[in-house]
Order: sequence, then structure tokens, then C-alpha cells
Amino acid sequence: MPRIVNARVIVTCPGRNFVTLKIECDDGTTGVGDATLNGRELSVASYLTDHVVPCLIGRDAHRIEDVWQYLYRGAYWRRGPVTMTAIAAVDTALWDIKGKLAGMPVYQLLGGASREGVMVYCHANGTTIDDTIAVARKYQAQGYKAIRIQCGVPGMASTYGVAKGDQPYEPADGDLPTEAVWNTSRYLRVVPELFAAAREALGWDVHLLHDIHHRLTPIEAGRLGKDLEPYRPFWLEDATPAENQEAFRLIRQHTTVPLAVGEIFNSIHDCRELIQNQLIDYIRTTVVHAGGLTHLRRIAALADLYQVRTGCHGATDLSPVCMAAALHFGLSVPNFGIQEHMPHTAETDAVFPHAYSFADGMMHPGDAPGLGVDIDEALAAGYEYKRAFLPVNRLEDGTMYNW
Ligand code: GCO
Ligand code: MG
Repeated sequence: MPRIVNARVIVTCPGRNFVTLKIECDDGTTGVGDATLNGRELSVASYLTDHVVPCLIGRDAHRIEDVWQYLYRGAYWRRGPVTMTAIAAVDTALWDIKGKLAGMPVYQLLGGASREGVMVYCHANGTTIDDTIAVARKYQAQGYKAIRIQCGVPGMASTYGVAKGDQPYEPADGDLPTEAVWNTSRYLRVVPELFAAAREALGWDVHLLHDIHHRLTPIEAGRLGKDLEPYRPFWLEDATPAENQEAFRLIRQHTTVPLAVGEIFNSIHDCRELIQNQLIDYIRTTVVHAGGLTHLRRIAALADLYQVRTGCHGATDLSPVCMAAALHFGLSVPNFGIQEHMPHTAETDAVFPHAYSFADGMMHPGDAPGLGVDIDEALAAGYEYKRAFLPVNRLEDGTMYNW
């Protein structure tokens, strides 16, 4: 049996922070897992180093399910983003090790390919509608079959999803949280205009997506869904905060626009009612924040019973290690829907050499044994952790709101 002899937490910042767990076995086999929780990175690093790593030493690396249960039940304090991200990192690294020892890419261990590739969506962001469409055209020309469109809201200094200048969008930008201001009625006016212009310019063969980022009440989301129906969005994401899963019933009563939720969920219990009551169409939980491949498969299996498809989160704060794992998952899972793809910077790609590739709007995890991704530790060591917070959001009268 491959016995775990060492596990290390590597924190690096090649343009943004990433936390990676590297597990090593007595035969020299290593596996990596992403442990990045945007804006709260060091809490997971400590959870792993102080509370998980000591319990891993000496264990059989092949017993993925048993280790998962040990860490989940054994913590007593179940669920939560920090715990579930830490468990995910261990789980992902163990799948990587199992694949390497089997001499197979992880997707083969998950049942093999269910499709030729993983359809991904990219982000077109711009200050104005025209800017957004110009970016979307560029992506369409690169072969993307699905594009998320977000634009600035006239009269507002900043908007979720829209970068400053020509920089790629990276929300965790402040040594302390930056403060944004939100105005719902202005936003509700501009989004239908954006979709109308996008259909006019891009045609009907490309999927168009949009992220509301938890900013509307259920009835406002119903209104927006109705307004967007003529433009056939692929989905509306995070229409309203989902702590109260029942809230989505109200949105459903008013619109047939497909709904996607779940990037901030970390357990099957966060989405169970949404799935069982068929209140959503796509579940966005992903490997790093929802307990690894082991738990994500369970969520997808539940979703499959209700014709809910996967649409995993894939922003730049999810490292290439998570991306690789998500692609193995997406290639194999029967009820795959779509995968988010925000390309990482060249510095990040150099720190995490990987086998996955993009062509014709689809990604493929590659056929290297394991996940096909690693961390170049020497390079990683050259990028010191830099504190960075996600922004906060206020209404115009100063009231704290959802970011
Ligand atoms: C998305 C997300 C991101 C998140 C970010 C937070 O749909 O990609 O909403 O933009 O805000 O990942 O860490
Ligand atoms: Mg989102």
C-alpha cells in the first residue's frame, strides 16, 4: 500500500494567491490538491497544516473514501467553506496519486469519458455594452461556444465582473476590502439592453450567460428573467442569495430562464432542496470548495435524478489544480452541463504546469496519469503571499449589501 509520509501546504502568489497541498507517499509518488479560498487563504492553510496533515501521516493513500469520512465526521464541526476546502485538497491529491499509481488519467477512474470534450464558457466584460460586445466577438472568433456577458452600469463607478482598464478581471484587489456601491434599478435597465445588443451582434448560435452575483431579491430576479427570455440566455447565475433555498421557488414561478447556483456552496446539504424541488437547472459547486471529487460526484449524482446539470465554478481564484480536477470530472460525469473557464496568467500557468488544453470551445484534461498538473515549487517559492480581500458592497444610502 502507498503510505502517506509527508504532506506540505504551499502558499504562493504568482499575481494572485493560491494554496496547494502536496501529499507524498513512501514510494515517492506525489499528488496535489487545490486549497484556495479567495480572501481567506491562510485559514485553510492553517486548517491543513495544524489540524489535518498530522492525521494523514502513515495512512494508506488508496483509501480515498475512508480518509474523506475520517476528515468529515472526525472533525465533529461539519461543513463550512474552510473545512470543506481543506478536505477537498486532501481528496484531490489522493485521486491524483491513485491515477498515477494506476497509470491512468483520473477521468478513467471516474468511469471514463462520457463525451469528447468539456464545453467551457469565457467572460466578456466591458465598461459599456459596446466594449463588452467587442470582447465577446474576440472570444467567438477564438471558437468559444458560450460567453458570459457583463457590462458596467451607467451612473455607477464600478460593477461586479467588470475590470478596471485592460486588466483581466480579478476582484480580490485590496489590502483591505474595497467598497463598491450598488443600484438595482439602474442594473435592471441595462442588462436587457446588453442582451438585445449581444444577440444582434453575435447571432443566436452562441450561448450567452450572465452572473447576477447575489444582487437581486427573488421578485426582482423574476422580473429580469422575464425581460431576458426573448434573448434565450443559457443561464442566469446567483440571482438571489441562496441560504434560503425556498427563495428560488418565487423566481421559478415567473420565468423560464434557466437558473444556476452554487459556487459558494460547500456541501450537498446546501443544494439538496434546490435540486430535489427542481428549482435550479445547473449546479455550480466545484472540486475545491465542495469537498473534492468524492463529494462533488455525490452532488452530481443527486442532481442527475432531477435533470439538473453541472456548471462548475472556474474563476481565476480556482487554481490550475482545481481546473484539471474539474475537467476530469466534467469529461466523465453523465449530467455535465458546462464548465467556467477564465484563463490564468502566464505566471500562474508556469507555476502550475498542466496537461489540459483548449480547442474549439472545448477543454480536455489530457491523458497524463493522475490529474496531469503539478506545482513547480522552486518557482512558487519566488512569489510571496500578498494579503488581498474581496470587495464589499453598499447601497447608495450606505446600507451594507451583498457583494
Ligand atoms: C464567477 C464568480 C467569481 C467570484 C469569485 C470569488 O462566477 O466566476 O462569481 O467572479 O466572484 O470567484 O472568489
Ligand atoms: Mg459567479
